[in-house]
Amino acid sequence: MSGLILPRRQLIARAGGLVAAAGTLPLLAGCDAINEAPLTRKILSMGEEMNRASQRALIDRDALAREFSRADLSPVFRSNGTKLPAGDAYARHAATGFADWRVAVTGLVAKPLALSMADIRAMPQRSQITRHDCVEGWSAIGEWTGVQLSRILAAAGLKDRARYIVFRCADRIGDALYYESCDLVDALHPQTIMAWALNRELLPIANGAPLRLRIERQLGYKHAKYVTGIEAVASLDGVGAGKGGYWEDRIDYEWYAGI
Ligand SMILES: Nc1nc2c(c(=O)[nH]1)N[C@H]1C(S)=C(S)[C@@H](COP(=O)(O)O)O[C@H]1N2
Ligand SMILES: [Mo]
Repeated sequence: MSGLILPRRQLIARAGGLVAAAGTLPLLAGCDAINEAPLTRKILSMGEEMNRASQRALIDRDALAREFSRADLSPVFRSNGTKLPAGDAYARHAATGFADWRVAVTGLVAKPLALSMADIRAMPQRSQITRHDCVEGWSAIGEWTGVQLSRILAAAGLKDRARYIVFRCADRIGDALYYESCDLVDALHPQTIMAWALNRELLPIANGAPLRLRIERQLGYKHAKYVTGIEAVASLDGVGAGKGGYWEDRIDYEWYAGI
């Protein structure tokens, strides 16, 4: 059996075993031996690192995600997670067509920006028909229109120390506003866009109005909706609990959710 088709847990256990074979740590008995013991957790996280590194080596991260034709569009593009951000502020924005919505571009940039939707629509636009894959087991094909994130970052002028882009959202889930992040490979990828239209209509509220991220080489939870902020940082340490995303910090979703 090829290592590539092993379930992730087993792959990690194996990677842990390889580390152990190198002589520093006791061998794991097998994937059934995984538990919450600190040493096991340490081996797991080392395995996780190796898994991530090997994924990166295997995947050409600049490659384009497949684009489809209009005949392939899903009849309904469903929504997931937040479908309507709570609170008066968002309701007022929605009632006024998001005329006063601003996207703050901050952090390690030469020129911080506060972009209106009109500013964003005045930039060169890109449309792409892509498939969205949610970890919960559904997919949908939609046509997205918006501005490439690379153009926004170029307008703000990324500083040399910038390594990651953090996306801040308007919706609260439980204890925190939703947030996500990516590295510069994905941030500057041509299909990574800040989208304001779905299927040639203004983005529905359920799908993230007025602006959401499309990061086509990654799974659904990376595609931040209701974006209020784009922040360039040198490290993810100071973002949430440090794993780079709302779900990464709360459940075991991977930060690099490549597809
Ligand atoms: N702000 C915000 N972004 C979010 C979510 C969310 O709950 N809040 N859910 C994520 C998940 S899990 C998925 S699958 C997609 C769903 O996008 P859709 O509602 O347009 O289908 O948005 C992602 N981005
Ligand atoms: Mo999802």
